[in-house]
Amino acid sequence: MPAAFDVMGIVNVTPDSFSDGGEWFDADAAVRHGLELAAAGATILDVGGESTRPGAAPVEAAEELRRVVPVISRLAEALPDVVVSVDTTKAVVAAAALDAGANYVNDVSALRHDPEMLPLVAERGARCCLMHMRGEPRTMQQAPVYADVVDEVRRHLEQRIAAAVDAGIALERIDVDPGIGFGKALDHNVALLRRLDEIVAIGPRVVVGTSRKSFLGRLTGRDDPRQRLAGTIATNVLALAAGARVFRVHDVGAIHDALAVAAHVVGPE
Ligand code: PMM
Repeated sequence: MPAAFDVMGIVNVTPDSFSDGGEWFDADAAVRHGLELAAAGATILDVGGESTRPGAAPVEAAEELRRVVPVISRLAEALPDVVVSVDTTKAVVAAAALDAGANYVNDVSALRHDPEMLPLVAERGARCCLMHMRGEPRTMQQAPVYADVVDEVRRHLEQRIAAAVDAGIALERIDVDPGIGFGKALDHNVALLRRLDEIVAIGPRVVVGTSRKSFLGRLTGRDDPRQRLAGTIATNVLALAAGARVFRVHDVGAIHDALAVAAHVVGPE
């Protein structure tokens, strides 16, 4: 029995994401892209309307709603077997996305940014991803310093799990994510991947998002994010071996196949 895993395909409905900004900004194009990712092996589709790349400016809720809600409702209707996720830190956006058929809230602030987020996810019984991030996207890459990045991420995620459970979110509906590239320098990202087993040991399912990120460019010399697929595959396969089970990626087909093979070697849970 191979290890079980989910590929979370990225559907960015934004004009400015770091590696595919603007490409799927039109709702029809975003829906088409989501359908292609599902056909290529994505079992979760993560729809986002606000770029979280370093230095990105915030987007108004009304604009974010306009971007994501039509895409989510069409994908949820067309793909009943796929989990549709909304990548947002705003409760009004998450609520509308859940109404439109999403059932997963991927919040890069770990449900901290908006005080309405914890009660909303609890009430709706949605699955959620709690991600570690230092500061906020606008400022997070300003010389991040950690005594021990893995310890700090682990402690933060444990605190956020406790807050989520206190708010009434069932533990089995919580995933955690070390937040690769969010307020981290190259060495921090490498340490988190090297010691990912310590994040897996917390208990919940671990999500990783390394896809096309700039630290892969630093390690390979590839400035163009589209040329970072091999680096993305390496990190995802290593993360699977360390116990991560959800992989947030742009290049679903290639990553799915790499993980399908690696899952046979990694073996059953
Ligand atoms: N990375 C980005 C956006 N959302 N969500 C989770 N859970 N984990 C991540 O690593 C993550 C995320 C930034 O990448 P993008 O601009 O390509 O979407």
